[in-house]
Amino acid sequence: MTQDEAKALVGKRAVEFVQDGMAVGLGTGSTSTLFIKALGERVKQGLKIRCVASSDASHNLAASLGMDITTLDKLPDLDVYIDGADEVAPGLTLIKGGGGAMLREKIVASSAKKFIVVVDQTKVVKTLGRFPLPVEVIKMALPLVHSKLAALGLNPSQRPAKNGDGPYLTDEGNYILDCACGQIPDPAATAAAIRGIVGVVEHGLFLNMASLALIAGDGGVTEMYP
Ligand code: ABF
Repeated sequence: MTQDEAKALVGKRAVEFVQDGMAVGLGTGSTSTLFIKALGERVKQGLKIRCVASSDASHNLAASLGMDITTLDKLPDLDVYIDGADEVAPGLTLIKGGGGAMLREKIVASSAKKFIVVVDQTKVVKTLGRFPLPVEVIKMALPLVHSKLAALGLNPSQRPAKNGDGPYLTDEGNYILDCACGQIPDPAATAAAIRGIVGVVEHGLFLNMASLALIAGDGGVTEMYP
């Protein structure tokens, strides 16, 4: 099975966790896109749900599929949030934010009773840190935060725009520093250290948030719990 086939499979499986009448948080990224498209098919067949998305891209996709999509201020209590991840480790500790949307993703995940992660098996690791850890930063604080992250040994570098023209800007208009820090043996301690730096808006460590991961691979879809 290719990685794209695995993403499509897990996106379809996640739809089974959505029931009539639910308020649903829609994630961001290529796996979430496949989930949203599969969910859109169910909506066309009569599934009645209301949705909120964690990025402008996912919001616009859902709207284009004719889904009932609103914003979190109008629909603040979600039954379930379904989103991808860049890494999943035991305990369902996650790195997210490779797509640059982790601030809104963390807010929408925090608004949901249940957060289901959808990944292919290449995302599963024993210890987080192979994937660079993203940190979202207020523009004026960039040099300050960069030097403090470097002092913590986290090896930050500023994310460039996707087209290479200038720096990457998040949906909220902030910069991202990607930390190629290697293995993160104590994610809670790393999260606390980053959180303590003034000018940091959010980071990509999602701890104690996910309740289930659906993982697609050659053997089909398996479930992982915290
Ligand atoms: C979002 O999309 C992000 O948190 C994560 O960075 C990314 C995963 O991307 P993909 O599904 O495209 O591999 O879930």
